[in-house]
This record gives sequence, structure tokens and C-alpha cells, in this order.
Amino acid sequence: MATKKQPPATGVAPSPSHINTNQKVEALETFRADATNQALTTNQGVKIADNQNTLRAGERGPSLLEDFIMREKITHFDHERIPERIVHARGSAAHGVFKVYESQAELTKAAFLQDPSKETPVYVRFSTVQGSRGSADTVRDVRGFAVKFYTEEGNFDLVGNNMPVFFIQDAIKFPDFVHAVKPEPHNEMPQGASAHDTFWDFVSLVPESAHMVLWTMSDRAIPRSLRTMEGFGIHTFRFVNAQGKGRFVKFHWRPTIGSASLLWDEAQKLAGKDSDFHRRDLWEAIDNGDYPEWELGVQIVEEEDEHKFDFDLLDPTKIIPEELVPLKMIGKLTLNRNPDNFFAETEQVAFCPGHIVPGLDFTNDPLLQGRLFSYTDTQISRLGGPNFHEIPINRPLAPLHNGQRDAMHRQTIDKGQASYEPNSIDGGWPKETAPAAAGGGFESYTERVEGSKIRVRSPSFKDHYSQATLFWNSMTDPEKDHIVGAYSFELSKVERKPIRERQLGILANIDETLAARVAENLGLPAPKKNADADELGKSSVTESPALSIIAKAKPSVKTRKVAILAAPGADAASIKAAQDALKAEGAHAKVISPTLGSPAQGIEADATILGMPSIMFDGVIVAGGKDSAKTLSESGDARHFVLEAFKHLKAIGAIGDGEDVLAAAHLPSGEEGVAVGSDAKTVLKSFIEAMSKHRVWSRAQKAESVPA
Ligand code: HDD
Repeated sequence: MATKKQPPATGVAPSPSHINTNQKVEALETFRADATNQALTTNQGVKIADNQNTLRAGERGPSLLEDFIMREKITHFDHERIPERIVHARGSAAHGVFKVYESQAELTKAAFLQDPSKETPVYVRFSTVQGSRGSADTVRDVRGFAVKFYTEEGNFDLVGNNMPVFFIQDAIKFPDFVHAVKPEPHNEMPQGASAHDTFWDFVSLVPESAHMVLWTMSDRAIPRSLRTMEGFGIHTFRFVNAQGKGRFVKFHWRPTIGSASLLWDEAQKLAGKDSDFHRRDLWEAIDNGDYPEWELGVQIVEEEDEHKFDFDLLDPTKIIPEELVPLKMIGKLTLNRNPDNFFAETEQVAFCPGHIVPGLDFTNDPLLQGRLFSYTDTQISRLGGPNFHEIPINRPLAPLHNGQRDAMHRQTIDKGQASYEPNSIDGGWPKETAPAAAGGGFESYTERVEGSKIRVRSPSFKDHYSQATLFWNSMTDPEKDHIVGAYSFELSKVERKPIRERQLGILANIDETLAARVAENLGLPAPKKNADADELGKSSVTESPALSIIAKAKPSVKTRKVAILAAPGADAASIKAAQDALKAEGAHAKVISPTLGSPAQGIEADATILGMPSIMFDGVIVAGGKDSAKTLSESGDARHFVLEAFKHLKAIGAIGDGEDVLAAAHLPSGEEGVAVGSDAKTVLKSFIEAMSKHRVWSRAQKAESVPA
């Protein structure tokens, strides 16, 4: 009889004290297949001599069932698709690392937040919510911002969005909300868009959505890039330190290059001209070594302060204004590696808000509580059973041992006879780790709970409008204009007038001017605030500049993209000068020409005017050179290129004869953010300064007269 392991006197084997990125790379290495120099084989490892022809009876005869090679190949192909995510189906992801700035031991005992010399590997997936897997990137929508930390104590998933609040307060309403926003059931239209009757029907009947809908009608819903988005954990979570003291915490991600958004006209056009716009941008940035970075910020609330706010910390439709609780930056996330295989990594990654580690805990936010159930459940149908944690991208780096056995697609070959606990047959292993001193296991935070078993919404969740008003009041003028434009666009697509009218009523409760401006565009009377509505509430903070993207923008051109427009006969010196000046500032230039080929000595065009229109760039420079300027001036596409950049409030530069192209396009002259002249250096300096502000907002009114 085989000898059995004897249990050691006390405790359990410790977790590895330090996990780093290399370990995640190595862990994935076991599963990575590189076919270089390898023969083509079947799934059974049999080499395939002919991959062109099915086995058949005679040259022109029928195919034979016997052909196991053809049958295996076609069978596998027939089953290639798995169900797409019910929401957040369209996504892009990357590997990276997280590092804490200094020990957060006072706040939390989470091991990955203790040591600034440690790197914790992460996998981050960004997504849109409504559209299907093949839908366009730049639609108006919330963006998912899901981070999987492979910590030494197990995986922690922070499954957030790029907006700090949510549409509903209770998870039981999630299927209703999703059914309303998704394409309508009778005709499966529209794709990846909220501009339709069922969405506005639902949100106009559910005033708790007012705050979040306002965020989705703002510039936040059309980010310039995934790299320029903020991220939020949304719910109030709990930090717990080694002494067992708990504190409330809200998580924020802030991009180090600052936030920026598209304009609606750009977003719509990009959806057609490059439906992978965000995915491509993320991929190329990582490929270029422009590693996207976010700081992790926390807002901490002491337990005794739980009830000192004019909103409930458990209500996911509320923010904690930074004026009340400032953000403390505690670490940095850097994305530095593109995945090797979209399906194996990005499609199969399985996030769950219930994946937490010691030092963190949940609160009773009813939306969060429901999420704790939904995600694991959805993975079971999406990934084919309860063993999805064994898929390489989902495996924790921390060792895992338990009595869970079998089920579809089991990979682990568990040794031993006892798959139960306690046992004496396998020496009692694996063992639980309580008390904490014995091994640092997860222990739920002790929270006193009492009450009757009831289905009710707490009265402290009643105020549905005051923070929406705070958001509206915190916007700059261009941002307010965009919000008015977005509501007007969306509601104009709603076929049923009573739905439009009902939504205007909600807008009036947020702000009467907002309602009046949208009402005018819809040809409807402007409603008044319902002063008796008991959902009105009052916010102690009336303005929060941190909510505006424009108000807190940091001037920079780093990683921005510039088109240098040039046709044959262009002045090579002006192109080189532009390329060098932009490179020195960390921006990227592409030479865009009517055709591929060489527009100037030693210069190759990177793309054509039609292949990469100006909507794909942050600024446009027209190169010098008489012949080039003549060709571009005579080209409708080239004139449209600069006019469109003007309309989209972008910085424009023209060196020497390049100015003729602006004149041919009838660009208003002497405009802010349009730099012209024969001295390339001077033009480039003003161009870069204008582009560092991202857009020339002062031009907005004039740009309206330029055709789209
Ligand atoms: Fe959710 C996916 C974010 C509420 C149920 N959700 C999903 C993803 C993100 C979020 C980022 C994609 C993860 C990935 O990249 O794979 N969801 C949120 C946020 C919410 C939220 C920030 C509110 C604060 N979600 C929410 C509720 C429920 C769900 C209330 C159900 C009761 N969410 C799901 C899901 C998904 C999902 C159906 C679809 C695919 C998946 O989980 O893995 O279970």
C-alpha cells in the first residue's frame, strides 16, 4: 500500500511571496503553441501529408466518410464559436503590470498593495456594452474597464466602467435594462446604439437612471481612445487592514495622458471608416512602446462617517464628489504587452466582481450583491462549464487546491483519494486556514446586520436628480452643447412622441435650460421642473470641476496622431521638419497622399487620403511645395480632408505653398489653431501648441457652418 503524506504539526504551505509578470508570461508559455518549423498535424498529432484534397473514390468520384482528417477539421470548424457575452461582447484587452506607490498597510492587508518593489501582473479588457462582438468601437455607449490582478493571494477582478455611476440601483432590474438597450427584439435593430424607442421608453419610466443617462449623453460616451478613458469601480467597496479595521473605498483609474473624447460627427463616421478604431489605437500604442498608463486612486470613508453624506454610499447611482472626499493616488497600472491570441485570451477571459482577495470586501450595495451571482453563472454557459478558471488566461498564479472535481473540460489531474474535507485519508489536505494567523485565508468582514425580510428600496436611495444637476452644472459650455446635441439626436430617433415628452420631463428635473434646449430641437414645448417630486433631493456640492474632461485637460501632444498632407512635388524639407518636431514631442506623424508612392524625395506615403481620412487624426499639416499644393487644391478629397479637420476643431498647419490648399478649401482665414507661413519652425510651434489643447473650442460656432 502506498505511503500517505503525513500532515505537518501546524499551518499550511505558504503562498509564493512574490509573483511577477514573468511568472504570468511563463505560466501562459506552457499553453502557447508556436508552429514555426513544425509539421501540420491532426489533433491527435498525426502528420498530414495533403491538406488540399478530400479523400475520394477516383479522381471525379464521391468523397469518402473514412477521411478522418477532413472530418476532424470540419467538425472543429463547425464548433468554433462560443456564445458572445450577453453584454460587453465587443472588447479589446492587453497585459500589463500594477505597482503600488507605497505600502497601504494602514488601509488594507491585501498583499499586492504592500510593497512598491512588487509588480503584479494584470490583464485588462475594455469593452462597449450594447453592441455584438463585431460592432463598431466608436458608438455612443458606456465602456467596460475590467482589470484582473493576478496577485500572490489569488485573483482580484475590479470590473468597472468608464463612468462612476450606473443606470439602476438594484440588480433585479438589470435584465430589464439590458433588454431595453439592446437591439429591439422584433427586428434586431439598431446595433450598438441607444437611439431607439425601447431604451428611451425604459429610462424615461425609471428616473433612477437620470444621472447615468446624462453621463452617456456626455462626451464620456465617445472616448477618443481607450487610453484616454477614466475608469471607476462604481460601488463602494471595503478595505480591511491586518487589525481587522474596515473602511469604505471607491476606486478610480486616471489616465496619465489625460482624458479626451471624439466629437459625435467623428464618432459616427469612424464607425463606418474604421470600426476597429479603438482596438487599433490600443494595439498600435502598445506596439510602438507608448504604454498606456493609469493611476489608481482611492476615496476613503471611515465607517463612522457612513451616514454623513446627503446620499447613500450603497447607492450605485451616486458619486462621492471629490470636493467631499479627495482622491488619493496609490499606484500605477501600465499596459505593456498585446495578447498573442484574441480568442484564447480576450474572448475567454472571465471577470467576476466576486473574485476578491484578503484585505478587500463587499458592501451591501444591492447592485453589487446581484453581480456577485451573475458573472460566474454567465461564464458557465459562455465557457462551457464550471472549469473556466482552468483556461490559461483565467488561472490564478497563486496555487489552488480544493475538493472540486470533474465537470466539462477538466484539465487538472488531481492526485489523491479524498476529494472532501475533513479527511484523514490524504493527510487532511488541503486544509482551511482559519485562524488568519495560520495562513492568511479570506475571512469576511464582520458586519452587524439586522432587519426584516422585505422587498423594498431604502428611502436613502430616493434622490434621483441632484447629482445629475451637479454633473450638468460642472460641464464647460462646449460639453453642455454636446449633451444637448446628444439628447436631441437620440430622442429625434424615438418614434413615439409620449416617450420623448416623458424624457423631457426628466430633463426638466435635472435642469430646465437643458430641457428647454432639447425641447426646442424636438419641436416640443419645454416642460417645467416638477417641484413636488420627492426624488428631487439636494446636493451639498453644486459644482465639481473634476467631472469635466475639458476643465481638467492637461496640455500635451504625446501619442497624438498627425496627418502630413503631401502630393507629388512636395517639399521634402517641410515634411522632415514636421516629422522631427512631432517626434520630439512624442506625437506620431503619417504622410498622407492621394496615392501611395513617393510624394517627395526620400519620403514614402504611409496611406492615401481616402484610406486614412482626417477623422483618424488629431491634427493636419499641409506640406510645402508648389506642385503638391496645386494637386491637393484641385482634389475634392484633399480639400474635404482639411475642411473636415477644421470642422472637428483640430489644429491645422500649412507650410509655404501648403497655405494654397487651405484657401482652395475656403477655410476661414486667420482662425485660432490654424498656423500658416513660410517658416516651418514657426508654423510647427504654433501647430503643436494648438494641438496640445486637443481641440480649438473657440472655433465651435464657426465650425457649425462647415458642411459635415
Ligand atoms: Fe456587468 C459583463 C461592468 C452591472 C452582469 N459587466 C461586464 C463587463 C463589465 C461589466 C466591464 C465585461 C467584463 C469583460 O470584459 O469580460 N456591470 C459592470 C458594471 C456594473 C455592471 C460596472 C455596475 C456597476 N452586470 C451588472 C449587473 C449584472 C451584470 C447588475 C447582473 C445582475 N455583466 C454581467 C454579465 C456579464 C457582464 C451578464 C456579461 C459577460 C460577463 O458578465 O462575463 O454577467
